[in-house]
Amino acid sequence: METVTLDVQGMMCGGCSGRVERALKAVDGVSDASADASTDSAKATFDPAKTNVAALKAAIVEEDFEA
Ligand SMILES: [Cu+2]
Repeated sequence: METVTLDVQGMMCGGCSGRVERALKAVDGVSDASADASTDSAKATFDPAKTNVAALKAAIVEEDFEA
């Protein structure tokens, strides 16, 4: 497992960070994720054999945030 911290722009409240968390957790291979609007960051733990940082960022962008 690898853990990465991503810069995420556009999260304004707990609802936003919840959306980012859910989007990350929905990616196949992600075992845990958290996001924090106050620090504009998200953290994800993932299996590098199943996914990668680019896919995690794409999942965030899909929710209309910038990563
Ligand atoms: Cu919000």
